Amino acid sequence: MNVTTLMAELERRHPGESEYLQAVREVLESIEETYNLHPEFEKAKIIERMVEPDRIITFRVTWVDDRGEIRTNLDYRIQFNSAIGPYKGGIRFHKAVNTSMLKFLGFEQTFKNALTTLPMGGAKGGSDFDPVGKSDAEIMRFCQAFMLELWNNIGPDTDVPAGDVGVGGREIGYLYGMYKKLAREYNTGVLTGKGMTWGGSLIRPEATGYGALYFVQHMLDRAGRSLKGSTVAISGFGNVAWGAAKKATELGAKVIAISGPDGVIHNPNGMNDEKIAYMLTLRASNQNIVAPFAERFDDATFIPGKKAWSIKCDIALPCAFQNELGEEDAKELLANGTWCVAEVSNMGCTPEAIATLQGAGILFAPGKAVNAGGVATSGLEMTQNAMHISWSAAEVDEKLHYIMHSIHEACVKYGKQEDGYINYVKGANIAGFMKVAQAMLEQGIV
Ligand code: 2IT
Repeated sequence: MNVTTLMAELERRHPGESEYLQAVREVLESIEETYNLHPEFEKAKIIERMVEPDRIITFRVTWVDDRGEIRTNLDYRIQFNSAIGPYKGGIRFHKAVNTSMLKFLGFEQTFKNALTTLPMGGAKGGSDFDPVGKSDAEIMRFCQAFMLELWNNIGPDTDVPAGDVGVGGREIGYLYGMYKKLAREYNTGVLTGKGMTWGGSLIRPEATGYGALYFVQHMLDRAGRSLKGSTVAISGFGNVAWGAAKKATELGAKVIAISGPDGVIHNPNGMNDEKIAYMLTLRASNQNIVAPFAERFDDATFIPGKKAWSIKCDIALPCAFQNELGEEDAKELLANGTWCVAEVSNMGCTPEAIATLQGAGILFAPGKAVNAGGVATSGLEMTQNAMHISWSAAEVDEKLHYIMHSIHEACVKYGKQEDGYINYVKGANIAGFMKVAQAMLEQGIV
């Protein structure tokens, strides 16, 4: 494989799909050396096949808003790779959703799911529906109209969607209600992130954030550091940020910042139960602003227009959106003494930011390893659904611990450089790639 040639071809075929091209380039660059040691991969054109989704389902969703106006959205399900299991991955509702964004996410998901140790292929879906400012009734009507189109393409052994940005427990409930009505079957395992009374798994709501903190714990242990007494800056305030803030606080760290598109909350005294619970209230308001946090809690200050990375911290956890931490942010973090950055959002850092952080020799780990606890626990939800039982929170949490530990081990195994530095990006990409490639090789040319 030659990265330059492959990328030139992809840019020609998919002009302007910047997020997708960025995600593919990162993986190609880190696996090139290993790939070229395996002539059987080259012969079977594994990488040429792996970078393209198996199929993209595109559909129009039309619905009626509260004022009686007719609205139309553009919607997709991208079934990326099913070498190691049924398609699996979240659904994103965000005004900027397009094929580039969902292809990057589906590509990343394929590697991430391979890292979890569970049998899940990669997929992603979504809509350019913007939940900001929508009423609960509008969200329900949109979810129902979305499922009316999608239902025939998914199933517990075919493709299992879940939540992502803009899609949480509420939306999964509305989606499932309509699915069940159309399919005339109680296929519990067709979606994950379900409610606890109808097939959901304990710990799934917390799992992305919890898993991320378990991964960070392993990174820190290896580096002789500890979360206890460390300061943590978190971007976002949604489901992922909430789980991360909760576990970081429980493990003795001080969460001194959360943020939104409107600015950052400086929270010098850290979180408590009330503050953490309030993050959920903010998300459920559909306003997508974090400022009310500072009105509610006297010891917190709102700084408009600033990112979480402007607050001095030991550990930075991007938990919001792709490319939310750029080169200038990386420099600002380094100047403030940050010694660990772990992406909890998918592709949270730009390639320039990653190069800056790794160049400075600080701990850095990519989203596909750090945030894999979310989809891993979705996999555990599928297992429970298939067995028609539910495990205790302790049982799920123990399995999540085991999975995050094994992902960390895989990153160290494939990412350890001669100078001892762990390149977690390389480690995660090679470990994920090897598993999918092996499966594709054994399944022939399809
Ligand atoms: O990015 C992700 O891993 C998710 N949004 C979770 C996907 C899932 O199927 O649980």
